[in-house]
Amino acid sequence: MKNILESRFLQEFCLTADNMYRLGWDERNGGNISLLLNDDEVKEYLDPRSVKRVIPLMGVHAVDFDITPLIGKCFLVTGTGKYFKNVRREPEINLGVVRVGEGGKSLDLLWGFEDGGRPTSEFPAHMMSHIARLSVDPENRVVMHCHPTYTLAMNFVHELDEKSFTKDLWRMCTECVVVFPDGVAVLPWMLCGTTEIGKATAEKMKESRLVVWAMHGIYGAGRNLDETFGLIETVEKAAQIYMLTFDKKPVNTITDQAMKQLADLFGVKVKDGYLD
Ligand code: 2HA
Ligand code: ZN
Repeated sequence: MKNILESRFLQEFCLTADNMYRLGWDERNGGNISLLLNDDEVKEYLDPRSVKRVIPLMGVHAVDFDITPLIGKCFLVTGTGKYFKNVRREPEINLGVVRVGEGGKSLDLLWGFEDGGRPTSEFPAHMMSHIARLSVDPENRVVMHCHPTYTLAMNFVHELDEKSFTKDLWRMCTECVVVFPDGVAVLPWMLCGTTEIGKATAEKMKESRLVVWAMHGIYGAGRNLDETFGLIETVEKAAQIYMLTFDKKPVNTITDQAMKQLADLFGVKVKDGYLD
């Protein structure tokens, strides 16, 4: 059995958490990431029969969502109450590999959470989003949540209508419309850690890989860590430019016509009804 600490997926995960921390997106215990692992990847590093602990899945009820598509699947996930700052230094405490147990009521811990920890309290919301993304993109593997500074700042000064929010982000850098042509969905302020916000996020995720939680942060989803990180990074860059310019009487903009040309050039499908 190979050493999981040397696996590409764990190293990438630690680097990603480190970068997110350094960019100021994950203060204290803010943020969480889950990465769907493929079975062959797991078997190289972990014995699937060696369950360290069984963790009850609290707050997951069949009436809220059908977890069946994820039964038997393994995730590398950040721990509840853990700090992104510490992930790279002590991955075996701050991260865990969990498999969704038979019946979908518990998780089998295969590795990590060595101090008795458990996955992020947002894990049910992550699972709902994984199911939603997998239904539209079977290659989706990552769900990521964080609190990027300028994206949050923009929530306080911009209306929370998702079309105008998306378009103002698209207008901030030429490549935005190409990076997230599916736009940024926006949820109003809602209580985090609840089934309601999990369901609402997952519903939005069917159409858009990015969902802003107003005055809280953002959820992103993608096929790998780089793609997902890059989506949030691009939104955050655009939000920064917005915050630097919106109250300074800007005199130039990127037109809808220009964005259409970009979409054509890069062959991306822009969200219906967003460009005139
Ligand atoms: O995990 O960011 O929204 C801490 C959070 C919850
Ligand atoms: Zn949060």
